[in-house]
Amino acid sequence: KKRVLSGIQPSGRLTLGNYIGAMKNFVKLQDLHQCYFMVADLHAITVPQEPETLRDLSEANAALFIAAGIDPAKSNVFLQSAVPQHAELGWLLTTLTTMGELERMTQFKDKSNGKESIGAGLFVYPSLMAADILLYNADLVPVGDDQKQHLELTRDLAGRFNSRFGKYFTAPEPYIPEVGARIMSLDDGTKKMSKSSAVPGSFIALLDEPDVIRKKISRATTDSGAEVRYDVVNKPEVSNLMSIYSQCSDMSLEDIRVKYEGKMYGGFKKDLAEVIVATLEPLQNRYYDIRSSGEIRDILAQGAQNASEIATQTLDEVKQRMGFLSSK
Ligand code: AQP
Repeated sequence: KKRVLSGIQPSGRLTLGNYIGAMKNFVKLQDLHQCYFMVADLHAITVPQEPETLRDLSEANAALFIAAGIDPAKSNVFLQSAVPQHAELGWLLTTLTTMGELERMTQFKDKSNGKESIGAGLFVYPSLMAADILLYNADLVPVGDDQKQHLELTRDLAGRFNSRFGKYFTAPEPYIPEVGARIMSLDDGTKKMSKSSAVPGSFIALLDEPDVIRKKISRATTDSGAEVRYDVVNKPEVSNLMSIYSQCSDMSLEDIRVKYEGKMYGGFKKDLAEVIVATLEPLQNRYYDIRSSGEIRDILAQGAQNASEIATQTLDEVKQRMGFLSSK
């Protein structure tokens, strides 16, 4: 069995991008491997969060993990902040990371672009992410395409630690879907769909009601052509809608092209909205059941306890190798 770790920040309500890019694979991997899925709340505060909103989103997003099919009997679901070793290993790895490496991160460039004041946490975020993964010596990290560069840094840090302090860390592999690795924003085919976006029409939230989904899809940007054809360079918006369609149904991109050959965008969008609604409705029903049962706190407590067992062992070993005097 391999070990799997991934996390999602509670920086907004989870979107279809998070689901297609990451969570669908969480569900798939849990039957084969030992899985750790965390609500990355320490990462979320790298941009300002309202305390009450953060608390609410942390619980809501954990419940959405379960509603999406993550089974707490198979996977460990926990809050990153509940396992303090994440922050501690994060610091240790920050000291092995160079400024140049962090300056090259495109997510940092995107998120800091145009801001007058940029939190230092946003800058060192990738070292903390490396700690999240290496703490469990994870083999596989199911993520969307935007996280590939951070994973590359994690592999470099694992190698750097190993060469300085003796081989200990496994270099993790990204596990990225073939279709839908980067779901784009509905109002701009060149921008990634993001849960923290201030424009609600740019994303589909997993908890959007059916009529909201229908409206957002009908307003989604397309192009002046009339062909439902996958061509990311020339038809980024239509290609994006086709990826969503494919990931929410059992149809390939080619099946979709054939089905809508000679037809207009209107019918394609109408069907797409229904395909999304049908995917999200059962998830939403489960979500409301989970929230009303109150079971999420117990699931998180158990997950944190299981995660702590491995996290403690790793951190002890790392500190010993790095030369810290044991206080035990
Ligand atoms: N648009 C996307 N398409 C495919 N996968 C995506 N992911 C995010 N957006 C898309 C994947 O979902 C996980 C969420 O990671 P995160 O919460 O650490 O942050 P992120 O990558 O920055 O995602 P968001 O939704 O855009 O959050 P904000 O708005 O807070 O920055 C990752 O596996 C990511 O690849």
